[in-house]
Amino acid sequence: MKIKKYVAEDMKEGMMRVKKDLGMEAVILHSRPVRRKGLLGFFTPRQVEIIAAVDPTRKQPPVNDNMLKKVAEKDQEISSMAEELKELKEKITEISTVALGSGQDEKAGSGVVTKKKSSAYWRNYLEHHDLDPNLMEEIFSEAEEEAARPGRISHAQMAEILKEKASAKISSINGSSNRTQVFVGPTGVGKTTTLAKVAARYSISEQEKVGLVTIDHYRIGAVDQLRAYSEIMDLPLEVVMNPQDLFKVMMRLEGCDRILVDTAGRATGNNEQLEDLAAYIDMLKPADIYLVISATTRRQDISYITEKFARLNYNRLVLTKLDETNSYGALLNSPYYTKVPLAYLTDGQRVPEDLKQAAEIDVAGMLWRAG
Ligand SMILES: Nc1nc2c(ncn2[C@@H]2O[C@H](COP(=O)(O)OP(=O)(O)OP(=O)(O)O)[C@@H](O)[C@H]2O)c(=O)[nH]1
Ligand SMILES: [Mg+2]
Repeated sequence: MKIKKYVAEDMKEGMMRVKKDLGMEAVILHSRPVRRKGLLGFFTPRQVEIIAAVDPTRKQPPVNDNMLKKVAEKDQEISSMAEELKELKEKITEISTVALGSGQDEKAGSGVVTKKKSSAYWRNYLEHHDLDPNLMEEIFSEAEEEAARPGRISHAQMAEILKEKASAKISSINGSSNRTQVFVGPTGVGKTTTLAKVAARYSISEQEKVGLVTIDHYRIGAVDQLRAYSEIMDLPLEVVMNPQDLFKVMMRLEGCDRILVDTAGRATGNNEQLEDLAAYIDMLKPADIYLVISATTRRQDISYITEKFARLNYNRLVLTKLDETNSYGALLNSPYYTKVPLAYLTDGQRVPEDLKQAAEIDVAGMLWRAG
């Protein structure tokens, strides 16, 4: 057996050379793409290396150029069919992975899931959701590790990674919650509305005795807003004017299983206001402190807010107004910045309907469907 190696620009050219050199009976033992030698090889297209063999004892018909051309075309056809078959196999594997997996991926049903996309596509996709760049790098390094081909990540793989990231960040509320729960955050994000929704959940769904407290006497109408909810739900409401009053107020609500405390929205950059609020919160401990942020907040502002409000030692997050955006990076960014779990999400103004426990929500699915 005579065996020879060829390096050609492409398969077609390589086949021509093999047949011309070894004759029509030559067989291809192996072929693979290779880089050119030297530094230039990284910047120029790959070549193809072919190992061919022929039995020199066999009599071969004479070779002419026309025959060579036909053979090369046939070989080209066969190799592109092989490539197509390989892609088809990958698609079938992906479809069955998704079908056996979550089963809730809408894009799986539409068939889009079968396509592999470049890293650039996914970067664009996650940037649309305003995902933190470091978090994005974490996601990418995991995706690249799992990708069958470098730089090509399937929808199924990306969905799985987002799902893992989301569940690692969100489902970590363990154990029972505190009797006293305080809602803090920037102005107008939905603290009072969320508190009313949570109050309804405790008092109606869980049949607990709920008491309401507001230490927001700064904004005109703030007390009336909470009073309206307290009257509808028939819950006691106490208004606190200074930290010293808190002790007496808590005594009056002694019979309650749950005490929910509303606070005035604080301008994030105003340290004096935050210190003022901290004086109340220190007296309310032990308590769960919910930092309420609107999902429409830009990534940089979420980072700023979570840092400034850290003074209040919040241990839960609430994301509101999910109905007002279609970029959901805040869902992953906020727990990522704070290492604090997401407790609730709200997606509308209706009390009590538009409140979801974060653990009940398919966060990865939300990022997914909106992309
Ligand atoms: N679309 C939408 N609107 C909401 C949601 N949550 C609250 N809102 C609205 O946002 C506005 C402000 O809500 P509030 O609950 O008063 O906000 P706040 O944080 O208590 O405001 P301040 O006490 O002034 O700081 C109201 O019009 C609410 O109806 C939500 O999930 N989606
Ligand atoms: Mg309010």
